[in-house]
Amino acid sequence: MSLNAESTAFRSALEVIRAVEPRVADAIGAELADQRESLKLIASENYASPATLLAMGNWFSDKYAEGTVGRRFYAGCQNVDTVEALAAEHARELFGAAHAYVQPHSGIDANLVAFWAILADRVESPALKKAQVRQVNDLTETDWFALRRELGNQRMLGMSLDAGGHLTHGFRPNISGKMFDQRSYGTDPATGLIDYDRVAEAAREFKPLILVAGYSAYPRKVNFRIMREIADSVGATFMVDMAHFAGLVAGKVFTGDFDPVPHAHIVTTTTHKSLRGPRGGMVLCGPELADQVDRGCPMVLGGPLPHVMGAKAVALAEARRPDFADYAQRIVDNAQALAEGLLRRGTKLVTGGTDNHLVLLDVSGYGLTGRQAEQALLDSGIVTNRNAVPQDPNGAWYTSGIRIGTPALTTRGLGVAEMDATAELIHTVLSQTQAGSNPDGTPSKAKYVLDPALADKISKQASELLTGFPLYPAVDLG
Ligand code: DSN
Repeated sequence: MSLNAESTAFRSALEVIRAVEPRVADAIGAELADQRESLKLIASENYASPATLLAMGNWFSDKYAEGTVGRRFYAGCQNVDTVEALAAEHARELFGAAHAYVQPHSGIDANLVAFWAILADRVESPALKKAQVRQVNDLTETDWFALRRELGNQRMLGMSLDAGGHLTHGFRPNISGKMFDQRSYGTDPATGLIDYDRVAEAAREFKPLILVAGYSAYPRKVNFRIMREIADSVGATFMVDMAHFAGLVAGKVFTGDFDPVPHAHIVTTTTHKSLRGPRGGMVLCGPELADQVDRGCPMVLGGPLPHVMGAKAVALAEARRPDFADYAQRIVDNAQALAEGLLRRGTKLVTGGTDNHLVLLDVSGYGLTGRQAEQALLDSGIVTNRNAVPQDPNGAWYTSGIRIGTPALTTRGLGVAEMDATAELIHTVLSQTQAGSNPDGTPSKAKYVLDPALADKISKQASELLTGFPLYPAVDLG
């Protein structure tokens, strides 16, 4: 029997790798097997297409291409230019953006590019102007001192971490928290929703240079028109980090006030979450910031990854097809079905539901911390991650929440009926898990007690749920 193209391609690649370091080939095969067997509910993960994956394994990886199309620091970039230009064109068309910069290696990198572009555009500083026109060598010690002081005093207003914001929006574990004088807006304690009047009040008081919207654990839509009005009212640059929901924007589930692209001055994203591309980042903006954004490498980025830019072009071409809109809608339908299934079983959800791809469970009602719940679910073949809930009494390490998302399972083809079955599995595990104690008898925030027989039974049920929805059905590694 002749093999299909995908199976031939992956089998051949593994054979070539195995001849040099068989353990790497084995690990690659094991990763596919593990992914095939687990119920992946991590809201920020997905499964890229075989074409996207294959576009990354080639000699584009060998090429240096600092700079950007038409302004390279290296010779011989004609083919890199082709894929970078293609990825940017697909991104512009898909999102209706004037400019797209497709080099960032990750979401953090995309945000750094955006921050630099905004600082360079907005901060009045003779030293900065010199730096921008590439006279860095002409900067005196006094210039550098002035530059550090001017840049370090700039203000950023972003969503607080425990309300679902991201640590690159000015929080201490990330360089953005050192670069900016940061203040955050939270959510209404009663509803869990963004209170736009409070955001406006915080903006009026704090007068930020940058107002950031975007989240990694907020299960609702954000009204970007209102956020832009707030930014305009205080002269702030409005930046949206759409990493989590880029697929819902691409698939036209989020339109009008909920589409960030027409409202923000600058939009950043990753390409591997709901957008279902390769691991990487991207920046979209209007013409006024385009030149600064294009200086991302070498200003804040290492050399571009041409093989990943090629894969971005492939994935963005896929996202422009009509079936991607159907996929994006099914992500949200599935998240809502999962939320309803959990609510029916008595689980407490932050904001009481979802209108995007993620659901945030408050597991304190089960008497567990997020860490205990995460591990108990993992023992049972259900992959999630713990996450703080607003005003979390257990902090960001142990947490009281579990974040789940549907982009990956939706790619496999699971639908609303399977979401109800998934809710049943999650509820069974959480309701049958007890918090454990330390050796001295004090309550532990990490230890838990779950009958291994029950964990096994749920793992089997999770695999059975997946059997009708094979992952990479065309890929047979033999
Ligand atoms: N790590 C991503 C997430 O899981 O949301 C964001 O950086």
